[in-house]
Amino acid sequence: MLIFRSTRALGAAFVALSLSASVSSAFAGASDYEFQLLQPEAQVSNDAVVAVRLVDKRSGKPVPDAVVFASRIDMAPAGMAGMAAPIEAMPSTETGIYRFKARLAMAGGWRLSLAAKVQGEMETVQSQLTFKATP
Ligand SMILES: [Cu+2]
Repeated sequence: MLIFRSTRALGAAFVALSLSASVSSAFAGASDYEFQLLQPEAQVSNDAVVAVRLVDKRSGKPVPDAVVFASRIDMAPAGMAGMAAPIEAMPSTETGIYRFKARLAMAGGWRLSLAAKVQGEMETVQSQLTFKATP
């Protein structure tokens, strides 16, 4: 199974990591968590399913029972940041895996913006993942 991570998300995570490191390294923070796409591509569809895994980077383990919001999905990677699509959360079928149904009407690059509240974690985990929709 391929896992695609956006360089943008890694960059943001790195910035967040440097910021939190200067404050305190004793407490867990949002930068200890990472979203990973299960598939680097999705099919163009009115009800495409996009699945992500939320991982605790310290243990490498999936994080269950987080409240994950897909704040936006749009075609920014294809130069169409204004082209957003409807997206809704679906029930999780596996520990640490969060799934969304989206209307991916066009082939090309898509960007998924996520926010998560993790049990026992004060900070909101935020991430942007990019993937490709194929016809
Ligand atoms: Cu488009």
